[in-house]
Amino acid sequence: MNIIVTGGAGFIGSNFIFHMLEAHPDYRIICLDKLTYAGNLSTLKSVMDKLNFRFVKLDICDRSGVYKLFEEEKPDIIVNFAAESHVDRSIEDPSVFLQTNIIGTSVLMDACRKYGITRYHQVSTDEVYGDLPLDRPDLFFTEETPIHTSSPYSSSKAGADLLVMAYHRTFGLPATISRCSNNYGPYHFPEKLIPLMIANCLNDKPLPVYGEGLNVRDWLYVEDHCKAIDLVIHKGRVGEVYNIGGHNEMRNIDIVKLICKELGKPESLITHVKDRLGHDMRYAIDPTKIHNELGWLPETKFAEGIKKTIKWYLDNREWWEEIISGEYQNYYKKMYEGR
Ligand code: NAD
Ligand code: TDX
Repeated sequence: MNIIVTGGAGFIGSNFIFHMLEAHPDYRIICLDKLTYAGNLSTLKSVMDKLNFRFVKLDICDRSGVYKLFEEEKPDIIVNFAAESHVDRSIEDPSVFLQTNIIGTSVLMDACRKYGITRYHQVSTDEVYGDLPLDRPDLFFTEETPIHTSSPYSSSKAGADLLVMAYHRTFGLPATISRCSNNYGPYHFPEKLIPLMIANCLNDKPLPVYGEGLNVRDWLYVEDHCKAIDLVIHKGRVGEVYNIGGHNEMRNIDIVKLICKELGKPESLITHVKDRLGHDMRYAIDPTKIHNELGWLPETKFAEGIKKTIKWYLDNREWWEEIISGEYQNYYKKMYEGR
């Protein structure tokens, strides 16, 4: 089996590659990644020399490059993680989100139609469902919840999802979509809540909580997400959407306090800053369908996962220190200085 994993130098894609090489040592995995600011080749160094692994630096919007790769590799399955993934950046400049997340997805699917594949899998997000009110803890996103987006990021992901369903219906593309809640774990880029707070804590820097920090996210350990996608590409029904989530809702402020406690840092580092525009209040996934159909359940409890994650950031300081010493400094100043 030949599998092209796009965006495999990023957070979830790299964890998925590690999972697949371990779980399916007879598969060939080809990682296609543009290496944007969020892609990091050093993340993949432990698998770079494997005979059944190949890395190709390529933009998913580059049609001729993508077609050439399909001709060379004759992939059976495509798993598309490649995306611009940070909500705050999409508020600063939506254009690259539309280009990569929508146009890039269409290029990949055109290649699938031209060369033939057994499965195209789109890695999507719970953010396409919009948000839920804090005072209705009984409400969850199911696969039937209407798409109702808030940010340019979630709109671009929703646009891609609609295109995937259209390619399935119109052209018979054997496609599946998974919509996952917030992931956390190793190799998470330090612009996102959990790794940013860990890195700032370790550097005794202020911890910038947007607004009051009462927004709720449903956190899932990244390995559990990877296992779910492995199940969907092998056993999921084509044309279907599968929600993936951990039933693990936490308020941002409680996560930040927990990180302070784990690292022995004072809560006085917490600084409330100007809220994100259009900030979604609560995400909560109902994962009943993937549980009933494919037997998937999250295995890592948050209390254990967050300890493992913090340990990883302590043990791998060079990975994130290198990131935050470069271009990230300009990003951080622009986003947080005087906020
Ligand atoms: P990430 O930002 O860490 O990684 C994205 C990767 O895609 C990077 O390696 C980057 O170089 C690559 N990339 C970006 N544009 C590209 C292009 N035009 N061509 C080729 N490669 C390109 O993102 P992530 O957090 O790992 O998210 C992966 C996917 O999962 C995304 O589609 C995201 O929408 C989705 N998702 C993420 C989460 C989460 O909590 N992080 C939750 C649900 C869904
Ligand atoms: O400095 C911060 N302070 C803060 O309070 C940052 C970076 C975030 N936050 C808040 C905003 C959110 O309520 O923390 C929450 C989580 O923020 P992010 O880590 O940016 O994640 P989120 O916006 O929830 O989106 C994530 O989950 C869904 C991923 O980045 C998306 O790619 C995925 O689709």
